[in-house]
Amino acid sequence: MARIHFLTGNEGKVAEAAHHLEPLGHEVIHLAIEGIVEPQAEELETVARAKLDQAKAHLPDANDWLLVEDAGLFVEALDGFPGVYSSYALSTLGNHGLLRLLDHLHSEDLHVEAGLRRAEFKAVAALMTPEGVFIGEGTCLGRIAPAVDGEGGFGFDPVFIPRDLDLSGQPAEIGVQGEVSTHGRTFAAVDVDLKGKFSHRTRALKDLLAQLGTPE
Ligand code: ITT
Repeated sequence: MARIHFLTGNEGKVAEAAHHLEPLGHEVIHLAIEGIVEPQAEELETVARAKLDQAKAHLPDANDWLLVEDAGLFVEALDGFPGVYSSYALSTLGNHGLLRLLDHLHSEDLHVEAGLRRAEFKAVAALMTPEGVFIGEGTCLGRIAPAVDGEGGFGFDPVFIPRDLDLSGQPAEIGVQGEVSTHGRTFAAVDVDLKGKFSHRTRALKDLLAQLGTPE
């Protein structure tokens, strides 16, 4: 059981991490630091490690844990864009711009077959504990919605519909109704508990906790 300082400028991320970690007995504290620089890198892990390096001087107690995380939305028909450029794409294109881009591809008859709207969220979480640095990864398969849907969540949540999951929490076959489903709604239209069953963020945190040998 640890005090976990989560360095992020995104309160939605803190709420999701707390929702998963606090029932396991951990305390999640939002660490907001001005002036953290996110390098423009090809890999989420590079960005996460760079943030961890900058933040470690701000850890109030050496026995506490420090968590950072970097995530992105990877759209298949756009060859993985926006990916590591997700923050920039959200603040420039926005959700409506992303939908327009995909609709344009559709009208140009490019990538028309099944792959057109397939997408995934990926997250890399980096955790510093007194035992060392651990890296956890999580992926959430899904597709881009036909239109913006829902008022909750943050970022690209209003345009992302996760793939249903089977009983073991694995993605169901496309077109097959899974045991866990948002029934075609986006992450912005479901509560944090249901998003957490699918989310790249929860999966990255579970990956970390498994490496530490603590309950996931
Ligand atoms: P940090 O301070 O932790 O970096 P951030 O919001 O900039 O917060 P990222 O760089 O990890 O987070 O995320 C890149 C973009 O992807 C950003 O615009 C997020 O809003 C978006 N994003 C990340 N995770 C998401 C999720 O679970 N749902 C929707 N959008 C997400």
